[in-house]
Amino acid sequence: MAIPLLLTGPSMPFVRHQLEARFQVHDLHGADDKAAFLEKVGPAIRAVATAGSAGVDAALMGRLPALEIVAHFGVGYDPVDVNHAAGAGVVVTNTPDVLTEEVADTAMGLLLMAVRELSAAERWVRAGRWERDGAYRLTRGSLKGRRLGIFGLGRIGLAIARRAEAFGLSIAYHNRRKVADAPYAYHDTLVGLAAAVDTLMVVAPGGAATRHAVNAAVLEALGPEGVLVNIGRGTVVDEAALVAALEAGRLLGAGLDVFEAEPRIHPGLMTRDDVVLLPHVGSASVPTREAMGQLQVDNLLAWFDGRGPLTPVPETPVPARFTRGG
Ligand code: NAP
Ligand code: 8YV
Repeated sequence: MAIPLLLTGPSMPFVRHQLEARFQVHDLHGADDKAAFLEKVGPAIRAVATAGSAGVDAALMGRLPALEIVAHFGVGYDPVDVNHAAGAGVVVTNTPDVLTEEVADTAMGLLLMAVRELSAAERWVRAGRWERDGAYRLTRGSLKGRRLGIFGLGRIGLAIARRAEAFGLSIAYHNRRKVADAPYAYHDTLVGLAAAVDTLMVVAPGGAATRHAVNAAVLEALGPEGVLVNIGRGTVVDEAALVAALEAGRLLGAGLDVFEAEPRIHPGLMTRDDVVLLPHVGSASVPTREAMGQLQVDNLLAWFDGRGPLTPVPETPVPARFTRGG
């Protein structure tokens, strides 16, 4: 008997095929009347697989009394209410590690684009202005000699730090806890980190704890030669404060892959040449997205094969029989 599974959005075809081989897949996103749909299929659902930007909140979990596991597509699991899942005995998995290097590469690209205004320079060429008006202006910013501060020295933050070392940047960071063995300067406050550097790379998770952590005071501390790169989550940066700082010349520029209300972009960012805007493409290559999808499927298969979750998030309980010595 196939296990009833709820899919929250359109997934990659190869993920869907694997799910259909083992599960009875119910498409939440395809239902016109979601309440009626959940009324009908909700009681039997034992697994949720997320896809797209849709998450799993407490209200949805409340409609799924037989739920055992939420397999999230993505390493950042802020769209899933993990505290509610923990209270309900539901395991949540995510897709760490398989995207780390891809996202770190994107972060370095975004940093270079922002410091050297590469998007604006390309627009100059495409608009025919090189031929008509001459060379693009010299950029005030240079990567040379920059002091990089990493907000979130975890898996991706460390991969960015390794790359930044090769670029000759000095590196410091802020986390809640100091990372053992990391050879970089630790700052126990974000504003302290911002004051010590001129380039701030945000790679911290979203959620209530980090909401608007990069605020006016942090941007002020970063200073007028400061460049902000956000590859973590849009909610971490107070976008209104960012626009105000850019407009007042209190910041040199920014490179953003993630936004507070994506795909809607703050209008104050849209027209600025000192800002690079990417549509949340940090992990968006075919090989990396396939590796993420496979890990999502493998978590579900492992769970229902009785092998336990492969990559559970720390907040949700893993039954003792799956833990060391359990
Ligand atoms: P990770 O290994 O868990 O690293 C997260 C780091 O952030 C940890 O070092 C953690 O250290 C720090 N942190 C967490 N909460 C904090 C807080 N409240 N204050 C200060 N530091 C905090 O995760 P990862 O695999 O590197 O991924 C990081 C994030 O990148 C994801 O959560 C996701 O939002 C984002 N991401 C974006 C893309 C994209 O396409 N743009 C792709 C993948 C991931 P402490 O626990 O010591 O504080
Ligand atoms: C994905 C991400 O774009 O893994 C994450 O946290 O932000 C990205 O890799 C996203 O999860 C897919 O919707």
